[in-house]
Amino acid sequence: MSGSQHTHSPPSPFAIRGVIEGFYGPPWSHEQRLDLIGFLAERGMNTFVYSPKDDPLVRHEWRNPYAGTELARLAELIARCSEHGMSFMYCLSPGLTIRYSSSEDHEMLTAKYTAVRELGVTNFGLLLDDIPTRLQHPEDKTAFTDLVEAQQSLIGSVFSQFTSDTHLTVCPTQYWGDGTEEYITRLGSGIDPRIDLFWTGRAICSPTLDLNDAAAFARSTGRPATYWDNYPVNDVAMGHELHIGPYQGRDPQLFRFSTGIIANGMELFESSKIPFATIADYLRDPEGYAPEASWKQALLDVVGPEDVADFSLFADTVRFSCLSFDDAPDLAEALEHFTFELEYGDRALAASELLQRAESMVQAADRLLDGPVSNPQLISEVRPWLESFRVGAHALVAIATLAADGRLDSDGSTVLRPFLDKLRSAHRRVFGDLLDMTLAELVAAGGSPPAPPAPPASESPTARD
Ligand code: LOG
Repeated sequence: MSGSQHTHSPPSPFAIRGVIEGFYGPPWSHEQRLDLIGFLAERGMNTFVYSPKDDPLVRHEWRNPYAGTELARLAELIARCSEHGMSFMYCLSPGLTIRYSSSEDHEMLTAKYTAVRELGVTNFGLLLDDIPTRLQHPEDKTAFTDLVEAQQSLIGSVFSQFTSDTHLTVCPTQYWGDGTEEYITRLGSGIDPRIDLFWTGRAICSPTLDLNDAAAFARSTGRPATYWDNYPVNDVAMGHELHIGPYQGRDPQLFRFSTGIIANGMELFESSKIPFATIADYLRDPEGYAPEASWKQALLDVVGPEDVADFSLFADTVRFSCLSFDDAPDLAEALEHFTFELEYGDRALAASELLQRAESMVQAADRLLDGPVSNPQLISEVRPWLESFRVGAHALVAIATLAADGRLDSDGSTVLRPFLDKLRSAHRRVFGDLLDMTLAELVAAGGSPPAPPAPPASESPTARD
């Protein structure tokens, strides 16, 4: 395992290294959380942040106390973290319904933190993301000039009830940007400097985390950022993307102006472990971090040695995310070569090379989808993407076969259109734009098939984007 071989490496320059269960959608199961804690600890991570958006007790029903199974499970997570030397950070998201001016609400919030404190937790989050950006309650409008003032009062009141061994991190309502915006500057200057602030970078899902931005944030808010990194999360509008590519685009010296990074997971639990393992590698040694090598090891660890070759063929076709605009780098290179050879070089050779590659993709897809696999949970999570991968692989076989017979121009449209339609209607981002554009062009070049009738203009391959 990649984790164990680094046991004796120098300490990470990041104080905070972890994962947040902070996505919208069905939360992870209790067993998955218990499993994750060990997985992260083994790789040098030290924090698990509990904050599933759809757990009623942390958000919509934040006022309700823990009892019964919920209480027992929380206690078990806390115990598992302490066994592994991990910090369990417990978060509340009261912002949808809290009345900032109500002392009763302040007390209820403190009471909920105190109850969890009694279970042994000393690391807390107050998450004010994705809530109204203006004061709503008439009492609040009377009591405060604006949201910043109301939130400073709430944060101050919660923090004042904490004991000195207890740590607080706040997620602000505006949690992304260049870090010098008025809201965050004022919020930072009005709260105790011991309180950490979460920040997602320039965007909600930031392609890069830059050193200059980190420095600007630290200057304007009076503390280094604790990055809430929205990778690999794929919730809400990103549900058709599978984020299993390596962590990248984070400045190797980010630790100079940051306490650390907390990565937000995907609802797809096993799949998230692949990027998590690479994030752990970055956090352990940001200056020595090599994304591709780390990714290879992560795939091996999570997929298992028996299936890693097959899975890697697939994984290369789902590289797209906010961190990477490369959809399918290996295949892109192969298709560029194929297209060139077809036009200017050896057509038969070009066709046979593509055929070989496409057939190995079909076989990999068949084995993963139909055969016994080492990590069945992983395969079941990624099944919809794997199915599109198989359709795409068959489309590539068809392209290669048509090319070999010199029939790409005459029959391309009729033969390839069904693949294009199937891939588009499945709506899973596999091969990204690459295969879609290739197929669309070949379909268009061959002219419209005689039957069935051409689709409406909006779906026409030439009307793309
Ligand atoms: C939420 C987060 C969600 C993520 C990605 C933060 C601080 N909050 O836009 O729960 O998983 O984006 O959709 C968010 O990022 N809001």
